[in-house]
Amino acid sequence: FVGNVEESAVVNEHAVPWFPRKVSDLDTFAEKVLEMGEELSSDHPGAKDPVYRRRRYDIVQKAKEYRTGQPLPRTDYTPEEKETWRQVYTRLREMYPKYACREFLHVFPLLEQNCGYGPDSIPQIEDISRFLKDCTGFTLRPVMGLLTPRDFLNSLAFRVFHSTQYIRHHSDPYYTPEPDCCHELMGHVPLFADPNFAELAQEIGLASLGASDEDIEKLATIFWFTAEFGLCREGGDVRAFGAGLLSSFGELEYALTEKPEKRTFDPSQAAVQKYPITQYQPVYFVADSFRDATSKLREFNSMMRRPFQVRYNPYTQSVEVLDTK
Ligand code: HBI
Ligand code: FE
Repeated sequence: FVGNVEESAVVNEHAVPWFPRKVSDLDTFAEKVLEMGEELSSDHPGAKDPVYRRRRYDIVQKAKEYRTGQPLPRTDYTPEEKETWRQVYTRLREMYPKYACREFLHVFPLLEQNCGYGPDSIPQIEDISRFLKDCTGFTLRPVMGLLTPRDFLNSLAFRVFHSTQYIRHHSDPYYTPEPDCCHELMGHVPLFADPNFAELAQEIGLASLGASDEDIEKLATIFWFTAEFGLCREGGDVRAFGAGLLSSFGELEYALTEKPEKRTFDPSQAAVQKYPITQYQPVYFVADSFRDATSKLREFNSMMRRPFQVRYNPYTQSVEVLDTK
């Protein structure tokens, strides 16, 4: 039966971390950013540029004020920002046919036709969110900066992806120390339009609801080796599906050479694999398909200790908690 959460919470009050139950609960994440929200760290390429900082401030204020149900904020990008986008877009776009997975290549032209993707303009998250909703039910939300891994993963349970709207500093178009709109819109967005990838992402999200800190770390690492740096097999070929790869032309090329080690995706191994965050990955995991990765992940998740099960109800956009005691 659908257990009364508040009752079982009495027993597990200290054991089960809070988690969002309905999509509007995600509003509580608006101001909880880890870093780079309103402030930039000193080694950020834009840290000493007051014009850039002011611009960032204006963009993230709209993310801070956004609440569930409102139209997503639109940004009028400046010529300088569009030029940065153009450089990144052009360089990545020409690499995709050779390196990106089949599903990504299927969706990308649809984003160009329907959502304003192209070298000359930065697409708006409102337009993208509407398109994704039609494809898989995924929607976007604006975010000020990095969320905690728990909050970020929890939102995937609702098929919600948090997207930054600002762009990297123009002094270095091919480098960013944090997610920016190039990473989100070119790297992540296309696959949220794919039903099988959407299911994989939501599966990670559902497993993260109320999970222990140790399990969150494992799930964040699985996210890293799939949604960020995942490779997949296509016939005799290996292709990229991770957003960290599809938004970095240098690592995209490197990942598909013989240099790094490639292992078959296994969630129990991926969950505990160490990884560098500021260099190219020495190890990648190769999935047979999104469906295969999802079924392996379900099996892995069933072994995690959590005193309840969850089920997403798409009619009410809420999470039902199933007591297993
Ligand atoms: N926050 N805004 C934002 N965007 C991300 O891509 C993101 C995040 N927080 C954590 C995170 N990604 C992942 O790397 C994992 O820790 C889940
Ligand atoms: Fe990312």
